[in-house]
Amino acid sequence: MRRRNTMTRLLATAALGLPLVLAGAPAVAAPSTPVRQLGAVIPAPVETRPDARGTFTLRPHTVVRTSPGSAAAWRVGRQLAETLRPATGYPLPVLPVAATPLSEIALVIGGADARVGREGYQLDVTRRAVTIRANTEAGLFAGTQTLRQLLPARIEAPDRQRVTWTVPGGRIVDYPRFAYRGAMLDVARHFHNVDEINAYVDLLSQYKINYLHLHLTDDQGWRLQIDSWPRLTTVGGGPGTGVDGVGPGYLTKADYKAVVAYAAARHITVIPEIDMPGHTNAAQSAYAELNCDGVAPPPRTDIEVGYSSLCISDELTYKFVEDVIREVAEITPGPFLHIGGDEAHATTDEEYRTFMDRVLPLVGKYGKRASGWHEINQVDPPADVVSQFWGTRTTNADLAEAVARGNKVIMSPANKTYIDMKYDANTRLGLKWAGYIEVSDAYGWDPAQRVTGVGEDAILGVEAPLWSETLRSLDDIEYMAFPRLPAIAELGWSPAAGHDWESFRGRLGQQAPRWRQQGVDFYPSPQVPWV
Ligand code: IFG
Repeated sequence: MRRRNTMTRLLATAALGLPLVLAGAPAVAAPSTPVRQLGAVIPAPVETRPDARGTFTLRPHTVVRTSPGSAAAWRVGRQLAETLRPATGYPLPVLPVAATPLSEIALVIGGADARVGREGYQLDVTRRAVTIRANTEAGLFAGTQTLRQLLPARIEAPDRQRVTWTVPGGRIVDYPRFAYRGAMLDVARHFHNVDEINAYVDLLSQYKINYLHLHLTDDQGWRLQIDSWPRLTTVGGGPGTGVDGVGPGYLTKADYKAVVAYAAARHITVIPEIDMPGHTNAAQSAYAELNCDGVAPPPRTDIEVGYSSLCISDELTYKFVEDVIREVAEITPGPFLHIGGDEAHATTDEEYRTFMDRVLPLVGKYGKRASGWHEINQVDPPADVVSQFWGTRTTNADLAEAVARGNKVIMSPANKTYIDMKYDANTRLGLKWAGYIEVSDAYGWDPAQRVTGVGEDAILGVEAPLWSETLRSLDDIEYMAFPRLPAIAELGWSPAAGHDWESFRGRLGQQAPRWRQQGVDFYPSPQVPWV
């Protein structure tokens, strides 16, 4: 009977010429998923000009076209096709040809807006084609990461999805604010293996991170094979090492090279850190002769810091350091070698200066540029030495003086970027010495305004260190890194002028379906409107 009544009402309404609104039907059909905006990307692009008429739809016959003769475009094209095939089930052939009459995703070297420089790209979306233009392979790769985020979230599914694969129309011109956008993973306190590191690299590359700093050695573990000092890993990386003694393991040189190659294919450069002269108990427990008293201290599995120091007065120390730097430099294609230098509380200031004055030149001798934690500034290092600021305060005299002398800085203020800090008092994992860090804390600062005397020109970029005292798995890495790592990634890439928490938290909420598809065990912060 209800149907007839409805029909009667319809006819009566029509007779009155009133607009027909079916009772119970919403006035406007709510979109099944939020309409993806051209700018709904992290890191926020520099410039987006939406064009609703230009919506592109990926089709079964769509091709990936790359600049003929460009191996760079070809490599990025292959990677993109491999990324898009599982969820679409489309063949997506990669064709290095000048043009196709078909629906295409074109990857083109050259012809981009002049502002894109070496790492940026121009992305144009029309009904017939998506075109990414850049000057370099890294730029094209960055553009494909943006394209990934413009496709429906189920593009990240490992198996075929029944989805209309639309991309919102318009133009994006995009390029980074800082050249250095890093993430550090501590594999010394808890050893994380090649698969875990590479899984983290996969996620980092989606947010245009381009440096991976590996903290390879510390008091609780030595995690990189050194041929000339084998006990560093057989003992220092052996059974019972790591915090709570549950972190045995180390990277062989082959493992390290595999990580370097995997990261490089995603345009991430590895920076190895050999921490010295402090944080050296693992090495000194493996070699008694590295201790001033000739006695090897017991291995340490607690999380105390500042009690160890290499023997500054002993010549053997410098042979050890040179052997290690040489072997690490040989397997590191990237320009940087990080020598730590933090918390050398068991080393006098005079010894510290003696040590650094002898060791810093060794980094250059083996073709690398030295970086170190900001304590390194107390020895007035040469201007090419990069210091990584990890302080919690907004002033640091040594740092400001170093900047005045021309030293460059990587900004990692611990109360903003240390993603091993708890989110709040309820967070099972993590430490809290630098305070709790919710997503809004990780996002709500400007690297160029953080420390007096350290302005935009002095800053190479930002880095989010993840220390592993309390981590035991990839899930733990993901829980602490997401959603805070994307905040640091945006601070490193996007213009300061566009920095806006309301915009960011909205875009961050739309990342959740992507993380679920990828099995990322993220922290569902109450600060974010998760989709
Ligand atoms: N500080 C120590 C790290 C680590 C960290 C944990 C630096 C440079 C506290 N040094 O951060 O080894 O223990 O949050």
